[in-house]
Amino acid sequence: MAVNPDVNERLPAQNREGGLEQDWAGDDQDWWDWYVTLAVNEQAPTELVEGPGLPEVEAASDEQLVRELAEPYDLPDAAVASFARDAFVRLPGVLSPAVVRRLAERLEELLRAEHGDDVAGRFTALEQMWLHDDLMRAVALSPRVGGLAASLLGEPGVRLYHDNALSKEPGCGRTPWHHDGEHFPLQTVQAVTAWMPMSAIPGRMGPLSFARGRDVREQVADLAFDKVGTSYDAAVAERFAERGVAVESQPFAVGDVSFHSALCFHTAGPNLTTQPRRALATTYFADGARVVESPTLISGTWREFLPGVEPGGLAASELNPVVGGHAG
Ligand SMILES: O=C(O)CCC(=O)C(=O)O
Ligand SMILES: [Fe+2]
Repeated sequence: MAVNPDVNERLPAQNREGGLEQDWAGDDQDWWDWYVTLAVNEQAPTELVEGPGLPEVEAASDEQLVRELAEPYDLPDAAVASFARDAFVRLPGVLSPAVVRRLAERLEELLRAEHGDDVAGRFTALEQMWLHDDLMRAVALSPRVGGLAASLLGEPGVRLYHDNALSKEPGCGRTPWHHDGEHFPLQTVQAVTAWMPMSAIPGRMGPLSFARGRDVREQVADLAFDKVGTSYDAAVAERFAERGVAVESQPFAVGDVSFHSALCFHTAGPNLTTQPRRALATTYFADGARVVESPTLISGTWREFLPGVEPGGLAASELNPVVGGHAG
């Protein structure tokens, strides 16, 4: 497994002094390079096992992809109830294997163009792909995905916060425990991320794992965030173990999509396979939400996602279109 670089070197110089209440001084990739250094990785270096490749089907055409992403998903009441109780839900068959294949192929091109080939052991990211790529726009503005976000939150309308591609390269370690409520600078907990794997994700590839329950946050509210070390990640893990908080960590099949609320504590294991663990992660929030008065370091490059919106302002820039009405 790759050795984590020195955490302090990963913090932009402007962010080394002071507390959390300051703007992030780097770009989104700098943010991820820093953020994964905050995870405990105790495991001794392990041999990488063969990872799953792309789904073995013919890729969907662009037209098929756009059509599928426009169709509503038949959301069972039980899934809405479990999201309300657990703060996350996994849904099978949100994307067909052919659509996953088409998206995975495009994502490969986009990642390679941005980050090149020399990425072993890193967590490479892209964001705001929807602004310049038609297929990624079909995902971010998808009535199917946005409609699911609105229905799960029980909101009449949701707005796009941002899209993301998250590529945990072979040998990259864990994602630290966190909840996204501290990442999104929004005065609402009515926000949800659709995490859409671009292949099957077996256990050794680092599937997203979720602490069950919308009140879990209260169990760890007293723990201090650590911007230069792994103590917060370690303390959260220890607290969950002590208090018997259930953690669901299951492989993803092709087409499975999870939705996790801003309240959901989640982590992901290391990628101990030879293939990158890739997902598209798109976040939506309740229409009408405002930006918090004091965004923090952990909010990363939020100004890029809400251009022109100042702290306290309505989170409704031209980059936050309403996506998907309430299908409910
Ligand atoms: O992909 C990961 O490992 C982390 C993703 C995450 O934290 C999120 O999408 O909220
Ligand atoms: Fe997250």
